[in-house]
Amino acid sequence: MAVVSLDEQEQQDLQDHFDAVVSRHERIEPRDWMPERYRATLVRQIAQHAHSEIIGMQPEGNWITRAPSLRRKAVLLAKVQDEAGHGLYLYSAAETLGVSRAELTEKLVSGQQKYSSIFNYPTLSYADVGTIGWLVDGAAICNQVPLCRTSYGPYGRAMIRVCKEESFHQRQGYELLMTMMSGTDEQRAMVQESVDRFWWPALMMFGPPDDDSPNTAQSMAWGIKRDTNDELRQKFVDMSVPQAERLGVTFPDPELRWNAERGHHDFGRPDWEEFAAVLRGEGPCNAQRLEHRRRAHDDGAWVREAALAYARRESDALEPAAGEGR
Ligand code: BYC
Repeated sequence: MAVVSLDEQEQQDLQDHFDAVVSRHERIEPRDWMPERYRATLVRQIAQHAHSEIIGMQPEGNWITRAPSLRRKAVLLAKVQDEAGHGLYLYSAAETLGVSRAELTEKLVSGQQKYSSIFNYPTLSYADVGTIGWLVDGAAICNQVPLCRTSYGPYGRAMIRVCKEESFHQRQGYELLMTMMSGTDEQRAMVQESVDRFWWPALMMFGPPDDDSPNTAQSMAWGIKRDTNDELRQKFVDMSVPQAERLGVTFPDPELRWNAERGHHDFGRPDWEEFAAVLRGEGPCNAQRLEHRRRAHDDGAWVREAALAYARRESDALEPAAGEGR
């Protein structure tokens, strides 16, 4: 491809057009000019998001063989399968920015790219399937609904479909917990214990506090993010408290209370040292999650090779033989 160098005026015109599209809250599309840092930021965020969907299949997948009934097994299978689909929509969105899924997968398995901190925590009881649906998918919805209006077209459109499926995920989790809460004392205790373990890690999913978030200001200016990490965290807390009351569980935060003046709940400080450790790879399941993903990738090598060989054979069959016109 010929490389065309732009003069300063042309460069400025492109930048002005990009800024105008972003400020009108319209979409940037793959063939539009975009600043290199905008592209790199999107690749980072979309890749991390895609990896989270794929790694996120593991904690719940752990319970598929032990689901307590055929109905629960069918629901859980469908949910985990949806997460694979979400990963694929997102890798496709990233591909429109010039990076291949193979490249991104390589960066995941070699530890160069991140995935959400939440999936480095174990699922110790069946109630965790319900809690992940309610709180983890609930936090994901809070974060992802505004991303439907993100400035990059393919990412926003992927989010619309993902959010519809996440709503089903959240409801199945809440319904599962409701059923357990109307069961025995042991089942109720199992739900409370699970909520106690997942509450703080769910709050950390929104990322570091705004003061410590190096990317938020620029991502907001570009319209990639529509709300800050702290705004979304607050929204999630406000949304979850009445749901917990209805369910009959409490959150493990003595500072959690309604603040009439602010019109929001006050809440305690998540353990940001623990968050940093999980991001450094020192969470309870980091090594296990990556090892499992690497093994699955290696085990699938023959499928990728077979699919590529088939695609090559099909395209060779379409090539006209030498000397033969089409
Ligand atoms: N975990 O400047 P910041 C799901 C990183 S899956 C790990 O605030 P940003 C589901 C951040 O990447 C849904 N890393 O960053 C699936 C940055 O890294 P660099 C997952 C985190 O990007 C299966 C650094 O910390 N959702 O629902 O402006 C089953 C500084 O942070 C985390 C998404 O991926 C974290 N929690 O904002 C069930 C949503 N937080 O610069 C459910 C899309 C921050 O060092 N992503 N980091 O490389 C986003 O909205 C944004 O990327 C974030 C962070 C709000 C997460």
